[in-house]
Amino acid sequence: TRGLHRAARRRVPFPVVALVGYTNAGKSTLFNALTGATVYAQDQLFATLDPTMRGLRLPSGRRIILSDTVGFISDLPTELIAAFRATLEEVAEADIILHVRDISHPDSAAQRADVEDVLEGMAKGGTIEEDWRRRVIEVQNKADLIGGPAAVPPREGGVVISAMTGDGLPDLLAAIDSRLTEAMETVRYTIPVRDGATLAWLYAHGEVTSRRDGEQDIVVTVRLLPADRARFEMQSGERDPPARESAG
Ligand SMILES: Nc1nc2c(ncn2[C@@H]2O[C@H](COP(=O)(O)OP(=O)(O)O)[C@@H](O)[C@H]2O)c(=O)[nH]1
Ligand SMILES: [Mg+2]
Repeated sequence: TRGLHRAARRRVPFPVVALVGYTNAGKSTLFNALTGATVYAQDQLFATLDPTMRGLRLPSGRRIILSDTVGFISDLPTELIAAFRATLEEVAEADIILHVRDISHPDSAAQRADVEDVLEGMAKGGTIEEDWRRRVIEVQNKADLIGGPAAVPPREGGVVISAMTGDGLPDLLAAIDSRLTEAMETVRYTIPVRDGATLAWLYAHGEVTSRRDGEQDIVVTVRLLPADRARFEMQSGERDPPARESAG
């Protein structure tokens, strides 16, 4: 079933944002808080996805898929080991990882270290990239339970929220948006002049930073999200692959 879900997800051309963290950190509460108001249930694309994934729209207008997971680390009874494996797979395929923490928990600091150790272990094992920290946003949850500011501020780019009261959720959405912007890749394509549709697609989905019009071809440099780049190259590959070179 997981394999089918994954195959379905690969056809959905949006960045995937996965929630990880200790059991009870508030992942599912956050998942519901973020997607409850903005879910587009009628969207056919998501009919094939499992219920732990939902689409939502960021303030920029960008669509993402939010993926809830079982506890990343927990007291793992045996039957949970399979579920734990599924979580690792979600993480491996995510564009952004939200590390949800219960900052009211007495072991909060040790829990953070545990989760980061697991991510580092995955990086050493080749399951995720070495620079995984660039993809993680630390989400300090349950701020409503502590009086005053968090004892330890979140890592750079992180946010303090309460999934229960909704405090900080706009900041979190903005943080996801800006992390995705940072993840954009600059690529250069050579597109035949007659292929106006392809050019229009690039303008709609990316930021075209330069363009040179020739007699036969147009050379465009464009900033694209990895998910969009993959979609573009897959789609155009079926017709007439554009010549691509990495630019910067
Ligand atoms: N006070 C408070 N409780 C929260 C908050 N977020 C989640 N919870 C509670 O923490 C418990 C675990 O939440 P859940 O979303 O199931 O955690 P998960 O295991 O990480 O998915 C539930 O009782 C939630 O109601 C929060 O921001 N503030
Ligand atoms: Mg949960």
